[in-house]
Amino acid sequence: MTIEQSPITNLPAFAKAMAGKQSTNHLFLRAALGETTERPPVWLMRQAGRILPQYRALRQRFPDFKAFVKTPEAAAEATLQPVDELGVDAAIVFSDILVIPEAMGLDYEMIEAKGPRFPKTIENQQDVDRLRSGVEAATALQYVYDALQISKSALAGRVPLIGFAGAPWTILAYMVEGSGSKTFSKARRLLYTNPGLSHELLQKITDTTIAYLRNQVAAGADLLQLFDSWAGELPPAHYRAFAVPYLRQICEALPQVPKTVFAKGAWFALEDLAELPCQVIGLDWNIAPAFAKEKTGGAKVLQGNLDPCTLYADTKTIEKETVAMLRAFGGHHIANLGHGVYPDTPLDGVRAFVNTVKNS
Ligand code: 1CP
Repeated sequence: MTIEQSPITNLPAFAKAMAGKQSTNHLFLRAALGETTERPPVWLMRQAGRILPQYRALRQRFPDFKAFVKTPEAAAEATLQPVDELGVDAAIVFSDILVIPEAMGLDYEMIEAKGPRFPKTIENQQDVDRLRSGVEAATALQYVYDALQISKSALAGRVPLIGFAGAPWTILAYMVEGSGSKTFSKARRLLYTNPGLSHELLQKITDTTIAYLRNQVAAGADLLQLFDSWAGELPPAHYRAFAVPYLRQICEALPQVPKTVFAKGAWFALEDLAELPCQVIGLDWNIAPAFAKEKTGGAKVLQGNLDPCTLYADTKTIEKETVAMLRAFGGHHIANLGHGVYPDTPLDGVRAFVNTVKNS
C-alpha cells in the first residue's frame, strides 16, 4: 500500500514531501501514516538518557540539567546517541516538557535524582494573568529549535526526528502542583473549585504549545508526540472536559505532520482519543492490545506497550514477551515501551528488545 492510499491518514502534501527526502529509513513515518510495513518500527520513550554510558559522560559536563537542555550542540548529541548505539528507527529531540512553563514565566529547578520543582506555583487569577503565552512565549525556546536543526542535519536522513511537548493537562498539573505528586490533588482540586480559571490556564498553555510545535516543525521535526503523563489521574468526565478539547486544538493546528498522543493511564478515554485528528495513539502497559484495537476501531496506529520492567529480565524472557506483544498488535503498530525506559535498565535488556523487533 502506498502512503497516498493509506486508510487512516490524509496527508497528501506530507507524503509528497517525504518522497523527495533522502531519508534512508522511512519505516517509522510509513507506519505512523498507516502503511503496512515489513516489520514494526521500534524506538523507546526516554531513549536518550541514563541508560547510555555516552549520555552519562556527556551529562558530567553539565551538572545542571537545564544548562544541558539549553546547549543545542549537547542536546543534539544526546538525541543521536540512541540511534548510534541501539539502532532505533526514530530519534526524539533531547529536551523536557517543562520548558513550556518556564517560557511562560514559571521558572523551575531540576533537582538531581528527585525531579522538577517550581519555587512559585499557579494559585489564582493574578498568577494566570501574569503568564506569557502563544508566539511570544514560544520565542523563548529558540534553543530547542536549534537542537532540532542540528540533530536533523547530523542525522542526515538516517531516521526521522520526533518533536514533542507535554499535553496541556499534564503541564497544568506541574504548574499548580509545583512538582511531581502521588495524587495531583492540588491540580485536580482546581478543576472543581475554579473551572473557569483552569480553562484559562489550559488555553494559555495550548496557545503556547501550538506556537512551540509549529516552530519545531519548521526546525525539522517529522512527527510530533504529545505526552499526557498524568492523564490517568483524572476521572473520565474531567478528561473529556479539561484534556481532550485542548489535545484536539493542538492536533488541528498542526496538519503538516503526523501526530502521536500518549495519554498514560487513560484506558477509559480511548474512544475519545480515537476521534482526535492524530494518526498514532500511544499505550501504556496496563492496556491489552486487543482492548485498544476494539476501542479505537482500527482508526489509529497503536504505539507501545511493553512493561518497561520486562527489560530487567533475562534475554530469553525479553524476546518471548516482545514477540507476544508484536503478535497481539499484529500490524499497524509502532513498537515501544508502555512508558519511558527506567534509567537503571541494563543496556543488554534494551538491546534485546530492539533487536527482537528488528528481527521480527
Ligand atoms: O529520549 C527522550 O525521550 C529524551 C527527552 C525527554 C522527554 C521526551 C526528557 C529528558 N524528558 C521528556 C519528557 C518528560 N519530562 C515527561 C513526559 C514523559 C514521561 O511521562 O516520562 C515528563 C513527565 C517529564 C518531567 C520530568 N523531567 C521528570 C519526571 C518527574 C516526575 O514528576 O515524576 C524528570 C525526572 C525529568 C528530568 C529529565 N528529562 C529528561 C531526562 C533524561 C531527565 C533526567 C535527567 C537526567 O537524569 O539526566
